[in-house]
Amino acid sequence: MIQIVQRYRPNARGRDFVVSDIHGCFDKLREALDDVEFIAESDRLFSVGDLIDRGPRSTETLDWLARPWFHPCIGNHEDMALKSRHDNNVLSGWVSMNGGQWWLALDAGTREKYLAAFRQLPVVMEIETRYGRVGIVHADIPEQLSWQAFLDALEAGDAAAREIAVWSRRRADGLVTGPVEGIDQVVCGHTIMSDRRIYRSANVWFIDTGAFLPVTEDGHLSLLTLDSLFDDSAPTAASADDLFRKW
Ligand SMILES: [Mn+2]
Repeated sequence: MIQIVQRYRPNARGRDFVVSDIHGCFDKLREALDDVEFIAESDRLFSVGDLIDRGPRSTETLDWLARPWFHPCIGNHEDMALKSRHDNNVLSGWVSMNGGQWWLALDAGTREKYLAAFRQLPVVMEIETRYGRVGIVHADIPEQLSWQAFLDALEAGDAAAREIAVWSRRRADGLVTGPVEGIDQVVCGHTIMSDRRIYRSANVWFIDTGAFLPVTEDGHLSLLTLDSLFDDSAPTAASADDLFRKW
């Protein structure tokens, strides 16, 4: 049974991290986890999705998905992979414009393993922490919905709500402001911030800092603890990324 909304109890044993859009940059992720001395037995790593495409090592994704401490939600790139199976227009657009070339080198059996793994990814995760509840979703939250109404819509199979969750940039682009009611903090990826800084809009954090972009464009991976979202010294968009490590 596929869980559209995946809920996690507090981590009583270790730390909880969330990582920005990886896009095949698993070398950077390994370096980041080494630097924070990640403990696989007790820590958890959540991801905002977009594990594949654009970067150098998309073919490591299946190995990462098998790790019991790694918890991603679906990104629009994994969504493209799923939709490409029955839609050649999606397939050609994905491969030609969105970094999906690596897919063509896979044999049919490996592709099926990827699609089976991507089908298991939740659209939304909700994690309890000692300071409050954190929601994670790839792209956006419909502007008129509370957190609970959003989750209810997704679980009822509302395709429009799912499309916004995985694809929309309205909130990241500043077209929607104000908090998402009914959740303490929300973390999104998907939209690379123009100045490569983590951006906070009310209680919604946008953490895609362009891991696959060259250093000349200041592309980097960001890794945050969920606890840091509740740090009172963090709240301004101007200073937030200074608190978090970059790779
Ligand atoms: Mn994306």
